[in-house]
Amino acid sequence: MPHDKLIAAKERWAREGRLLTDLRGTKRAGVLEHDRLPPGQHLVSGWPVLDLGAEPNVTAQKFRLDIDGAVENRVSLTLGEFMALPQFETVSDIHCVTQWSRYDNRWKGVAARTLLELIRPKPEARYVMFHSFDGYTTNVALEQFDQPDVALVHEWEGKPLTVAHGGPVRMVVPQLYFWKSAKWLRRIEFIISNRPGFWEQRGYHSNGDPWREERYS
Ligand SMILES: Nc1nc2c(c(=O)[nH]1)N[C@H]1C(S)=C(S)[C@@H](COP(=O)(O)O)O[C@H]1N2
Ligand SMILES: [Mo]
Repeated sequence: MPHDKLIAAKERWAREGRLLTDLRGTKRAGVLEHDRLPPGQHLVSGWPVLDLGAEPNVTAQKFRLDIDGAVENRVSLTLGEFMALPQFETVSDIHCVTQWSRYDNRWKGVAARTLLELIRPKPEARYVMFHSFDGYTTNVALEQFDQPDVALVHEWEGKPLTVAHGGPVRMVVPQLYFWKSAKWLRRIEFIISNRPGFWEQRGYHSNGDPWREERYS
């Protein structure tokens, strides 16, 4: 099955430290480019699709977003209830660990900070785990989730997010590699001690900051 091969290849890259850039050898394409393009990345204009290969068809009927774990106010939202939350627009860059970056993506959705006000994490909550309808998981530190540009989005460039890109609702965590931005979002679990998600169990970095080239653990 091709996706088993893809997963095996990506696990091998993590073991071999592939795609790591020698910072001293990085080609400098001018100050601006250097400031905006993280090390080892190249710019693309299209938007590649990357996932485990089983794209779930999450109808409005099937959609449910649970937010639970170490929170004061756990919620379970229908798509209508999610859409009724205060809306937020933001523009951000995508940096994928497979080395492509895409600038200026315009997103619409609910800001992570709006959600945090609603559910109020308990003081002991330190990480969140995203769970998706395809069984995918990925972990991020609460301070990474609690950033002004992090959002649960349902529109890209003024159009509903396509199924291939994670519709109806996906995460966007712009300051981390894109594998942290879970598609087909199903549940956000607030946790006290860190746990690895799907790629983090397969050699990928727990934090995943593209500016520090945190590709592999
Ligand atoms: N639910 C889910 N989310 C996921 C993935 C996945 O397989 N399932 N793949 C991740 C990876 S590795 C990347 S690079 C991005 C790709 O998002 P895109 O297909 O919209 O470019 O989604 C991330 N989120
Ligand atoms: Mo990825």
